[in-house]
Amino acid sequence: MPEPSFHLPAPGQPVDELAVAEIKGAILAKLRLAIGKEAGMATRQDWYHATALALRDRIVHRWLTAEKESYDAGRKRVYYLSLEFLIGRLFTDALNNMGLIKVFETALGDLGVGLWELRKCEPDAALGNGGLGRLAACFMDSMASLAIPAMGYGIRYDFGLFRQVIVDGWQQEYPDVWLNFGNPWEFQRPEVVYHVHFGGGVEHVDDKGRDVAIWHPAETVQAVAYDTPIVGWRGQHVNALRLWSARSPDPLKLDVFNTGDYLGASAEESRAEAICKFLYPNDESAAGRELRLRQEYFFVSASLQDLVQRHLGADGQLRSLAQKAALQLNDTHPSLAVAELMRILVDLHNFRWDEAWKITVATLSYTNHTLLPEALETWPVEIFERLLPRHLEIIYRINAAHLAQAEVRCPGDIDFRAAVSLIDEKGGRRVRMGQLAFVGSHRINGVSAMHSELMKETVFSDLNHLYAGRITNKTNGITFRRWLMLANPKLTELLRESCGDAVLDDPSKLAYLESYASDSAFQQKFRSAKHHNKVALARLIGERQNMKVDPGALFDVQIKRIHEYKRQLLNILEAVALYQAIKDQPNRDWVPRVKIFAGKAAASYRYAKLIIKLINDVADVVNNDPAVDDRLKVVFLDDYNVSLAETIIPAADLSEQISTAGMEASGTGNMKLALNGALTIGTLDGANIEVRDHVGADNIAIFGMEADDVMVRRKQGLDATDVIRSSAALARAINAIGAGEFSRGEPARFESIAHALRYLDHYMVSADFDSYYEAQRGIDARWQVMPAWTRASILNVARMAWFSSDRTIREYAEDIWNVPV
Ligand code: 26W
Repeated sequence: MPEPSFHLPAPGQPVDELAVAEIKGAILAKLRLAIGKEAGMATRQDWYHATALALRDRIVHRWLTAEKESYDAGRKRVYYLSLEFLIGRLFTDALNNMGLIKVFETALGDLGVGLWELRKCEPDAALGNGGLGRLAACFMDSMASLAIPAMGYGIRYDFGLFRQVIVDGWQQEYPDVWLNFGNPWEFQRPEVVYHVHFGGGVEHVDDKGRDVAIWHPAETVQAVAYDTPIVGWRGQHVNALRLWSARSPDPLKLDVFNTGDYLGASAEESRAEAICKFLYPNDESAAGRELRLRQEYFFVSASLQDLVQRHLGADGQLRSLAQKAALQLNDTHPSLAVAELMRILVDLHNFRWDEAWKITVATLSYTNHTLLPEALETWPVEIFERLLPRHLEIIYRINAAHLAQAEVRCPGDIDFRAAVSLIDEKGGRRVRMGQLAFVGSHRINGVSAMHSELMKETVFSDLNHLYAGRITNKTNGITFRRWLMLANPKLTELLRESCGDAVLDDPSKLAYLESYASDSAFQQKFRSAKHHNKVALARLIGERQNMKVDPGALFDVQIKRIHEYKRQLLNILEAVALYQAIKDQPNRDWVPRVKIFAGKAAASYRYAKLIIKLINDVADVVNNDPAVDDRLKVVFLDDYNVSLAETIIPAADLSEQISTAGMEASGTGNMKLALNGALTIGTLDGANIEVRDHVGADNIAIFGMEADDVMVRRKQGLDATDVIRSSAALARAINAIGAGEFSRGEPARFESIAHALRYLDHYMVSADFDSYYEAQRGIDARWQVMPAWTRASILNVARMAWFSSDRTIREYAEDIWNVPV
């Protein structure tokens, strides 16, 4: 097959006719030979599959070459272990990175098929909850783009994150059946199968004075590999995302089968398959369920067996593992890797304990993504003992050495030892996965400057004392390929014109925009790109919600998981106060606003689901009140996912990043929105602080308490009656919600919310209200001076280069993984 051309034609430049003809032939061949259909009888789904397969062929050539090169050179590999990869769609992403969008668009056009229509046939791969999973997907793109030999390891869930349906304002959850039509990107690897064991007991035998542990497991599950190629920018390098699927080694028990009990015969199969059935939909709170621990060990064990086998194949021994492999643990979900690698080295490869420990620590590193206490994973010792008896022994032995070190550091300090112990002895003994990951890693990182500092001061302060210098910061980033080039082609076109094509490869070139920021002709073009995107979003809102919004209004966007600390409640409370103010003074020159919300609540998180209902109830009243006259609209878009984000983000004017200070580890939506020209209204939390430092304090609206203020106020108590007494607007908004003004059929519906706002203001919604309301009116005032607003918006784009995930990955490569870039 001839090499496809990889250049990206500049806008308006003709495409390569030969390449188009070749792609047309390839798509038609796939339609016949892989799908088994003629063009005349093909459905759109068939066309999508045929096209995806034709594209995949071209990626595979690059993939095999890249693999061979990195093996031949004996290069060090990065393994990114993550229970979540929130990828979204791959079709246009892969086309874009291959530089083939125009060629495929033309080829399909000649065949009478629209590429952007086909795109919609691909379901989102939603194998993640939110920020952590999406970060893993951005990192996969950046590692491939920087040509770092890397592999992502995770689970191939049959069902991804649930589909959200809003019925009468309430969230309902439905299964996400993303594999129904098959998945053209993945390669099943039936030959790559490992056995993963559970349960049973441990026998200790004495081998010439040396204690040898033999684990006799009670249960075995098979892990089968599925590989998805991830192609980097300009198609130069391709890495694999290897996801494991579970099955039973003994799918039909013959003795049972022969008794005629067919269901009973396949019971073991169901138990095995349960492991990869679904993604745990809890974001920020540990489920504590046995199945979750089984998932964690399943993917850790399969991944470690796989990489150890690869290393042995190349190096013949494991002593050099840390020189050839870097394993990044994405949060504590893969923490078992610490114990499992020790087991492999000591039990299976006869390493001395101390040497094994050195190798383990030098190989592993761990990223923490949250300080919320409810999200820090711990497992009852009892479940551990039942499921992973040998690992528990290993953890105890690691703990013994670790506590001995603690004793040397702080002799006689029992509290210090209890604080750093891998076992929590308070209220039932539990294994602490964060402590385990920390002790077993040479580097531990937070995901924004502030978060990394807070890690040192709070959850890991004692461990930081014991292992000084291990904690480091790696501020998150986002891939500009998906979040700028693909999501916002209009702005990208303008950037290519103004900053030159090099901006596609080097985001630092965005800085050229600075000199255009006040140029009124440029501002005009910039606004027209934004307007184009707002028209597209208005159309989508019309189609999905049957609602008309004016693209000329200020689009105010809060899109993220629904969580109390993210404070969607503060936003809707401000909408209520604004609604009341508009009704009081209907003749003032109010800035027309559309408040757009989207996000899922964990199925079991009742309060978050009530907040969704409140948003929808407020929307119902506000949107249908003729007195408001379109100056305020509230929209809740259902089923938020990566693809929906790609439509909302380019259309946003205002980005809501309003978490309680100290609680959002980083945020990455904040980066996507600013990169697309939205101004941020936000607290000094997570990476908002670094966004402010880059875009400049004049080009962002910061409000509210800072992290230390929050800590101080919480100590004083959570009662907010004092602030409510001094804020008439706040009191009135809370009263309206509490009295049922937005829930006339059920006046008590939101009493619990009003009560929390008054007396249990843990998330400082009431405490921050006045400051937020004032900042919002400041935003209104700025919007009324459009040239100044546009200038600030342009400067946001110009100054976001640092937030590219390529920069983040370069930092990991240099400071943590020790791989060249
Ligand atoms: C065990 C249950 C569970 C599941 C997921 C606990 C915690 C999580 C994640 C840590 C939640 C998460 O996605 N955290 C987010 O990570 C992003 C990427 O670093 C950050 O930008 C967000 O601030 C952080 O909330």
